[in-house]
Amino acid sequence: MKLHHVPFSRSFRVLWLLEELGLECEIVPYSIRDGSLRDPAFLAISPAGRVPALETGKEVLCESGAILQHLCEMYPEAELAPVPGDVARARYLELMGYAETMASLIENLNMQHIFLRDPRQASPVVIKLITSRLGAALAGLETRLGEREYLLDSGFSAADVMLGFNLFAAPYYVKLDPFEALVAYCDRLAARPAYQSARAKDGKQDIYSRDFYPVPEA
Ligand SMILES: N[C@@H](CCC(=O)N[C@@H](CS)C(=O)NCC(=O)O)C(=O)O
Repeated sequence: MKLHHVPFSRSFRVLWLLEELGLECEIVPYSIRDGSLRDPAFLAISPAGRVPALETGKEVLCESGAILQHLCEMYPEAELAPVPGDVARARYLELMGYAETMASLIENLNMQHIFLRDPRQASPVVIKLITSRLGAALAGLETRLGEREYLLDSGFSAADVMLGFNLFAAPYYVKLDPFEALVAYCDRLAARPAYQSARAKDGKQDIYSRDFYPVPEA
C-alpha cells in the first residue's frame, strides 16, 4: 500500500490505523504549503487535492473515515470497528462523523490563523465563533468519554483514531486543561505503541509555528 501523506494532517489517522493493524505501507510525503497538492499528478490520485489518499493495490481511496472503515472491514480479526448488528455500531458511526465535524472546525481555524496569504483578511468574529464551536465539540466529547477508557464501551476502535487525531491539533486553538477526561484520554492514546510508531513515521509538521493561537481582539 502507498499512503499520500502530509505530516500532522488527517492522513495521520490512516498511518496510525495501519500501525494498529500491523500493516506496512510506503509513505509519499507532501507539504500543505508548497503547491504539491495541486500538482496534476497528485490531482489524478486525489481529485480534490486532499490527503489522505491510499493506494491499496486494487484502487485509490480518499476520505480518512472511509479508508479507516474499509481497513477495519478488510481486517475484521483486529476488531477495531463494531460490525453491522453489533449494539455499539450506531454510536461508533456517530463518533466517526463527529470526528469530521470537529476536524472541519480545526481546518477553518487553520485557514483563518495560518493559511490566508494576507493575514489582514482573517475575521476575529469568525475566529471567535469557530473557536467557541470547537470548544463545544470538545465539551461534547468530554461528556461522551466520561469514565470510559476509550470512546466505545467495547474498547479501543477506529473512532478513537479519528477523534484522537483531532485532540492533538485542537489544543492549538482551545486549551484542553478544563477537559480532564480528554487530557487523560490523550495520554492513554499517546502511550499506545502503534500511536508512537505512527508518530515516528509521520514526518515534521510545518503547519503550526506557535504552541497556541488565541482569538484576536475584534
Ligand atoms: N474529509 C476529508 C478531508 C481531507 C482534508 O481536507 N485533508 C486536508 C489535510 S488535514 C488537506 O488535504 N488539505 C489540503 C488542502 O485543502 O489544500 C478526510 O477526512 O480525509
